[in-house]
Amino acid sequence: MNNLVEDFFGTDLELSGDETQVREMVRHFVEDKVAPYAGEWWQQGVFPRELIGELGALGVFGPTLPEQYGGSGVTGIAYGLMMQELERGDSGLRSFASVQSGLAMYAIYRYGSESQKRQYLPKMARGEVIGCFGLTEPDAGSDPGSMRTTAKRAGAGYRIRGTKRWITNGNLAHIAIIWAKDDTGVIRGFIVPTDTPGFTAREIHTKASMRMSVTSELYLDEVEVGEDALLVGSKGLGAPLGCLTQARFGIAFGTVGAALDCVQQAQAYAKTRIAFGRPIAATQMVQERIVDMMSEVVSMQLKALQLGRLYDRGALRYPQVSMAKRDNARGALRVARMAREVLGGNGISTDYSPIRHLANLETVDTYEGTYEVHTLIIGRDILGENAF
Ligand code: TGC
Ligand code: FAD
Repeated sequence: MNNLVEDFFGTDLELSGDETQVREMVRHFVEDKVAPYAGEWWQQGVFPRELIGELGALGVFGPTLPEQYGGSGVTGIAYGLMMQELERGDSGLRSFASVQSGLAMYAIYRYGSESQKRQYLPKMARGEVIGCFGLTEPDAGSDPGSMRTTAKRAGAGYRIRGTKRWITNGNLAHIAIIWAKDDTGVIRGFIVPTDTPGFTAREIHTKASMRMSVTSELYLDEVEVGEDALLVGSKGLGAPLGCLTQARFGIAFGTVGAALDCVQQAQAYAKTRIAFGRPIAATQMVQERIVDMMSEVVSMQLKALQLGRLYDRGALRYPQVSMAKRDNARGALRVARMAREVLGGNGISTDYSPIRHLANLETVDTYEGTYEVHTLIIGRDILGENAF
């Protein structure tokens, strides 16, 4: 691997030995078990379920959580670097981990009771129990506060009714974190086992992006759950949004991995592809493209690193996460497009990774808050005016 491409600005010097070690461990796993097969899995639209246990053993699920809940208490930067290496393989792989860790496990850790944490988190850390996170609905995406799903009091528990759409891991999950409005209209979170009567998941097969990831529509038809399904600490829209902050943090790092893979592919290709009697790397315009890609990657790396430092100091504000998610998703898209151009005709084939990253990053740019939504979150923070 070319270290100049990997670390042009020397950000490795800022990492601890543990952080570097964690990154290398996940990188080697992805190089061996994911990268050689990712194009084929993506074409076929299959997620490699057989890797879930190994991913659990690597410690990528809930790594920042305390050991008693199956985590390894690593730093936020280490968590981010894990996401970077997973997304170097494929955004769908990072998505799987983001949803398991930042959305489903975090929701239970942050808002659940002690017995819910003990029941679910260690098994989820090992990948024995898979979770999904149902916030978005067919008619409520950017504006989740307008959701229609309800959880009405029924005896000693609740009866949940509604539809959730675009739910990552929906058809893989054993439990779904479902966000619904209670009798007073307040948004609450529920842990719903996916084998509960009335719960159905239908996989969405028409995606031209994130093809390696399982995405589903969830139907909850009078699903009855007990009081013990309620995430007691979740009250209001701030609860699911708090989970999104964790996953958006992972995306800020993950996109760096996808971009790095694109630069490396473009660099290797440019040095061996001959046109007009010399490698295309020796032409001024290809050099300009590679330099533009590298410059974009460095900006992304620096933003992610500083985000990680703020996280580890407990000083992170969510508009900062919005800026890093927004800018790094767009930055990675620009890099993937340039890489695909350097590869010429081969650039549109999934024999090479850039077109797959490019297609995946269209989703990354949209989910966890679109570019426009994050622009308005940052604008509101800076200007003190709500423009939604
Ligand atoms: P708003 O008034 O802004 O917020 C309501 C309450 O929530 C607080 N809050 C947050 N808290 C923590 N983290 C955040 N990121 C937060 N954002 C807001 C806020 O302070 C307020 O608290 P309080 O105490 O004053 O009530 O509510 P709004 O209705 O105006 O919301 C607007 C908006 C746009 C910020 C929000 O709804 C939003 O972020 N929309 C985008 C929705 C989204 O990102 N959905 C993602 C679904 S999950 C997904 O895509 C998974 S993809 C799989 C993968 O990650 O790989
Ligand atoms: P809309 O909200 O309908 O937005 C459409 C367009 O209008 C966008 O360009 C948007 O930016 C723009 N827009 C909306 N409001 C404004 C405004 N006020 N000002 C300016 N522009 C505006 N959700 C989950 O809950 N869990 C998951 O696991 C999950 N996984 C996903 C996986 C995939 C593959 C995809 C594609 C989506 C996933 N999502 C998930 C849903 C995702 O978070 C939403 O798609 C996203 O938040 C956007 O919502 P929407 O699709 O309804 O778009």
